[in-house]
Amino acid sequence: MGISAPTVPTTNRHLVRWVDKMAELCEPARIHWVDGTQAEYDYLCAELVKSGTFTRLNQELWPGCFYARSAPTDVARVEDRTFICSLSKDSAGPTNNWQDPFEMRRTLKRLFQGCMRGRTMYVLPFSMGPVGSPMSQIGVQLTDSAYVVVNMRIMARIGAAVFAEIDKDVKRVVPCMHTVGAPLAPGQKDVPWPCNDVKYVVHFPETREIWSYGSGYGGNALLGKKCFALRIASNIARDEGWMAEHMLILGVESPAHEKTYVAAAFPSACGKTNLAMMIPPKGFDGWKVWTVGDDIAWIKPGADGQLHAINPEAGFFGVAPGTSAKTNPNAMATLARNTIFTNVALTPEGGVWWEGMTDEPPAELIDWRGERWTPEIGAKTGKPAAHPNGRFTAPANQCPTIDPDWEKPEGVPISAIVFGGRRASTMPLVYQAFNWSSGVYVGATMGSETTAAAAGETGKVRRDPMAMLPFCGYHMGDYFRHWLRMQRNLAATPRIFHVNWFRKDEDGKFLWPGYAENMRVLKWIVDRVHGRALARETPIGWTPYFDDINWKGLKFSQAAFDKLQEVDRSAWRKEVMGHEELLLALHDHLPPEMIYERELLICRL
Ligand code: TSX
Ligand code: MN
Repeated sequence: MGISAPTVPTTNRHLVRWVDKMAELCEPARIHWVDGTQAEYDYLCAELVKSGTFTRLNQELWPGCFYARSAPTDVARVEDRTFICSLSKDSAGPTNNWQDPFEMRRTLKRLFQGCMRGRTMYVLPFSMGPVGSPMSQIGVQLTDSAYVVVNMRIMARIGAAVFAEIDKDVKRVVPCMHTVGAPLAPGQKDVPWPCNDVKYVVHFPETREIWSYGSGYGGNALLGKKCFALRIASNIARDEGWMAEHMLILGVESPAHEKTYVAAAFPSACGKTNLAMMIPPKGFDGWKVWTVGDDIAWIKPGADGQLHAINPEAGFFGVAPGTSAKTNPNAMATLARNTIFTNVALTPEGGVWWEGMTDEPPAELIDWRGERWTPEIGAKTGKPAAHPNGRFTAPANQCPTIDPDWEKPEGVPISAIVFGGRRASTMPLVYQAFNWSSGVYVGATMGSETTAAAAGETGKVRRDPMAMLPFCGYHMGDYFRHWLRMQRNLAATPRIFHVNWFRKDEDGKFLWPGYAENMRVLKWIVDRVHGRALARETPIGWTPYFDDINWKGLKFSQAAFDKLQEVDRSAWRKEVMGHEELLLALHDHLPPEMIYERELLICRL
């Protein structure tokens, strides 16, 4: 065997042979088999401080925390450089970038040739989901980034326990190749954030492989998350009869200790993490919201004929700007220690700050680019101190509301699925779909208005089916078919709802206070699930009566509520016309139910 022979912590010869082969391709200076211990983490963080990637924060203020600034060109997922390389273009569908897998393999072979020269290749085994859970999946990421290793230690279960799981030889391992694409010549000095202007995030759905080149940031580099837990897992799930979804999972506990779990899909910038960590408002004594996950749900039919979900992740990779003690105190408590901050601003005291953290910005900061920043400079240049996509990587078990059952191997039972988007008009605060197939239509046609933060026109509705547009690893039409087919294996399907926290009046004012007040909506959803609340039938679905919402602790009039819940038929007729574009693009794979549901909706309107 090759250079990795003396220290291998696995008996799996396929794995060892693959590592050898990849080392031969990438030519790293050394190989480090990751054991996942705290000592190893501490060592890697110290190395990252030495290399200038990390700044150790003031340990009095931010115990166990580190700070990193990325290259200014490596700050977000690269959707136009993300590829699904299935054998046929047709199975990737029109919403994915497809490339011929044989051609792509040639490209990757050329790119990865010698890509790790002068660097360490880390062999990083990880489990998405609790180690040993029947719902978990295993991957091994080869990476030349220590930053990736330490982030992955927070976001997934890694190390020796996963090698032990691999050695049982009962689960297929997903190979994940990653390089920042910045080999070092002998004697060449490294930079704090090595990366390459050329970027590729590549998925081979049939062979279940991931190859990522050129980026060290988030979803491009922490391959367990979007690449594996959504794009590859959605393929595995379709083949095996389960679902890999872009959903938060929360549990609502009543004063009588009845616990109801809800999964919810929202496009970005709708406050998924805030909802997952919500604290009930005044008027909800004895009610609790428990957090299971804030981004991804793997959902499977259980022996009881119900859907059960796990959060495949072990941490939160959350957007920092906008997170505060007011908007999300649980997130603030979670990220108070043992957290890695990336692309936020640094305070002179060795702390971190971002827009929205406090009402007043500190007098002086180092911004995410490493330049001096003051409120005056910010006002003059219009540049924020933290990058809008600046992140915290924080352990889930530090969340004060983490659900006691969040690591249960069989998952938690899901009673409701909620879809939502950012919509200034048309969409009421909440409605319930008539049944599973109309609910699938609701999810398939959901959309969000573009905000100033995203590229393109603001105020235009962008369709984002089930919030999976960038994350579904196969044809979106086949994905809808899979959703419809799931019903057949279930004794009881979750009820499906749609919410919109962002409806505005004619003057552009939000009609709904949102945040903690969303508990009132959650309670109605829970009551509906248990058959305790009535509802009004409308052309789009069931909507709540004013008196079936708990208004204790909030002044909200029947008139304001009626406005918030209004179903405007002429606006809805336009809305249905807006569904057409997406459905046409998917037409040759579209299940007939989608057409029927559309026709039924038009008839009711
Ligand atoms: O996260 C949000 N949620 C969900 C919370 C559990 N946000 C932030 C979105 C960006 C990430 C919201 N913004 C929510 C919301 O429910 N609602 C709004 C819109 C809004 C903003 C400010 C006010 C009201 C609504 N302020 C006042 O009414 C004073
Ligand atoms: Mn997400």
